[in-house]
Amino acid sequence: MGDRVAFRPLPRGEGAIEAVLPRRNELARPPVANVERVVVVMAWREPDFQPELLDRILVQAHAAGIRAVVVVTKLDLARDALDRAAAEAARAVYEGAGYEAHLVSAMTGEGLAPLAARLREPGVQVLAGPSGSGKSFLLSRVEPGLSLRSGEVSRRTGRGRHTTVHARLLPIGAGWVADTPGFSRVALPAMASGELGAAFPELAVRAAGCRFRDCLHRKEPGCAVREAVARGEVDRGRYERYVQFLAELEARRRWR
Ligand SMILES: Nc1nc2c(ncn2[C@@H]2O[C@H](COP(=O)(O)OP(=O)(O)O)[C@@H](O)[C@H]2O)c(=O)[nH]1
Ligand SMILES: [Mg+2]
Ligand SMILES: [Zn+2]
Repeated sequence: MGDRVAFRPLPRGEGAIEAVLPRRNELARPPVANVERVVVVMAWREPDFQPELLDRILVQAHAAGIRAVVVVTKLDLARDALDRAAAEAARAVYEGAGYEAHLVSAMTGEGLAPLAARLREPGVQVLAGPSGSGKSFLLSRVEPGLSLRSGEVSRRTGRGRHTTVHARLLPIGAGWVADTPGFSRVALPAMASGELGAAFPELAVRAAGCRFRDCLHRKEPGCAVREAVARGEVDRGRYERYVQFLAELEARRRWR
C-alpha cells in the first residue's frame, strides 16, 4: 500500500498504471510505502499501557526513517485522579523525549481536537499499536462518515465483529490513514548496537557530551547520557529499555 504510480487515463473511465514510482520510505509492519508519519496508539487501560512495545515501534519507525507521533488513549478508563495523573506523566515522558505526544479519550473526545487535525493532514499516515488499543475507534471519531470496524466481540465467532483484519488505507481529511490490525510483539529492526542510541532522541541529543565518541551509554566513564538519567532529565524507564534493546541486538549478533 501507499505506492505512487504513473497513471494514464483511458477512454470509458478506464486507465493504466504505467510505472510504480520509487519509494521514499517503507514500513515493514504493516507494509506501507511513502509514509508521512507513524501514529502509535496505546491505550492507557484495557489493554494496559505497554511502554516496551511502544518503544519497539518507535525504534522501527526511526530505522525506516519515518517520524512518529505518540497517542495515549482511553483516558476515560483511568481508575481515579492518581491514575489520570500517571497517564499524563506517561505522555510527558514521550514529549520530553522529543516526540509529539497526545493524551486523549476517543470516547469522550477529551484532547482529541489537535490529534484529529494531525490525522486529517495530507499524505499517508499509519496507525500502529496493539490490537484493541482503540485505533479504529479513534479514526471513526476523527472521520464520522467512515463507519468503521471497531468494536464489540462477536458472540458467534469470539472475534471482534468489526475487528480490522487487514491493513486498509482510508481517506481521512486531506490524506490517507492506514488502519492496521495491530500486533503485540515487535522485533527490533536489523541494526548495529551503535545505531540504537540514535533511535532514542533524548539520548541522541546528549551523546555529543559523552567522553567517548562511540559511547554506548552503559558503563563507560564520562557518559553524559547516564548523568542526565541520574539528574532525572532523561526518563529512567526509557533508558532501561534502551539498555535492554542494546543487549537484545548484541545477543542477536552472537547467535548469528
Ligand atoms: N472507554 C473507551 N473505550 C474505547 C476508547 N477507544 C476505543 N475504545 C474501545 O476499545 C475497543 C477496541 O477498539 P478498536 O478501535 O476496535 O481497537 P483497535 O484494535 O486498535 O482498532 C472497542 O470496544 C472500543 O469501543 C476510548 O477512548 N475509551
Ligand atoms: Mg481496528
Ligand atoms: Zn554515553
